[in-house]
Amino acid sequence: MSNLFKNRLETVTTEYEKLITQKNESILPGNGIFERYKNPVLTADHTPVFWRYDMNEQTNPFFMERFGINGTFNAGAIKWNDKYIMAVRVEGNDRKSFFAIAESPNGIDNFRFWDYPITMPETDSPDTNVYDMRLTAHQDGWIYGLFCSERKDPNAPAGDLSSAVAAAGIARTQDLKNWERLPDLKTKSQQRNVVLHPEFVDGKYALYTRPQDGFIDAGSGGGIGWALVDNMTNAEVKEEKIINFRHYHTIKELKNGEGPHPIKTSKGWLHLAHGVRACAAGLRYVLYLYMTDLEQPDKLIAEPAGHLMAPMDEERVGDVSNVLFTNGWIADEDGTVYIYYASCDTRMHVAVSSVDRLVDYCLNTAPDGYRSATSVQILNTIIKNNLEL
Ligand code: M1P
Repeated sequence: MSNLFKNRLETVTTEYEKLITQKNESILPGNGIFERYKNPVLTADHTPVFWRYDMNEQTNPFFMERFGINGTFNAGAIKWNDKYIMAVRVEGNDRKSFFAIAESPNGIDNFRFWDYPITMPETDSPDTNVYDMRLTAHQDGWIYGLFCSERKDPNAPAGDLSSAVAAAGIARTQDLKNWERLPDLKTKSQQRNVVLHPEFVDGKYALYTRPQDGFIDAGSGGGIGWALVDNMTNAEVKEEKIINFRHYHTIKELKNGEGPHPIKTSKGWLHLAHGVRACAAGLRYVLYLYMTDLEQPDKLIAEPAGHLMAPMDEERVGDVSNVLFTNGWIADEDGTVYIYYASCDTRMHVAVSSVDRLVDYCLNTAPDGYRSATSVQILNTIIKNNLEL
């Protein structure tokens, strides 16, 4: 073995193990609602050395990367066999995304990818790109993965190499390794951020949708939608209604989208979503919470004003700046909630809270009054109450 090959192999492998086994620490005191953690939980460098390098000296004498990874982000999440699991959107240097499972023993560090990525079967109309999987362990016994399937717009004029069409891809599994691909969701409009509710509602499968006029613009799609479908093996949205609306001059003026499936609590369904607004720096993606009725998951019962989390510090830097996005969280048996969120379409982070804290935040934080004057009224009440204590 040449010195060059040996040294590079040793250094790269040692650095990788150091990174994977690094202990994570919460950043205190935080805001009381959740705690952020110091280190990202997954980056491109967390992908196995044997994915990125050909480790055979005969065919890779310089020990150079043969398959570059650009980012690891927008992961679905589930607690499974006592492990904290993420179904990660891994993006290669070639801009194609695919899914891979990473697992951790504690949910906050030591995430390690399984040896192979998911080999997702294709439909008769092959996807160009797949991303942003939401995992739902459904009452019917299957684990479903719903994700965006993107294809070139067949009606794009000649020379237009950007126009695309987004649809909801659907697959299911029992072991997170072998996946059965089902037909894409049939809907009137393009769709991204489609999420399966974990329980049957009126004997049907319930979906959170995000109708959109085009690939990027939500346009006349008013917000996060709700639809009941008869089955998942040939799922078709016949009727869709908006349950969480976009509003002028809010954090979700331009777009919003359901994150992971909601968590069932004694006070209602707890939802995590992303909201998007436009500004001179481009689109700004933040995370927010809302709650719906326990018996009627399509009925809004609470929504604090503004964002729960917005990009800060290094979270602001990456491929697509000013973006926080989430499609995975885990509510543990003891009520701890692990919020897995991505920054700038580049890396994954974790923030930790609890069901009680997030429900308290939803039910006791003032809703948006939609005007500066209403915000001042709310603030004056808080100040007055405090000063009179
Ligand atoms: O680049 C930010 C995000 O843009 C899209 O989000 P939305 O569906 O709201 O338009 C998605 O492509 C998402 O993957 C990405 O993180």
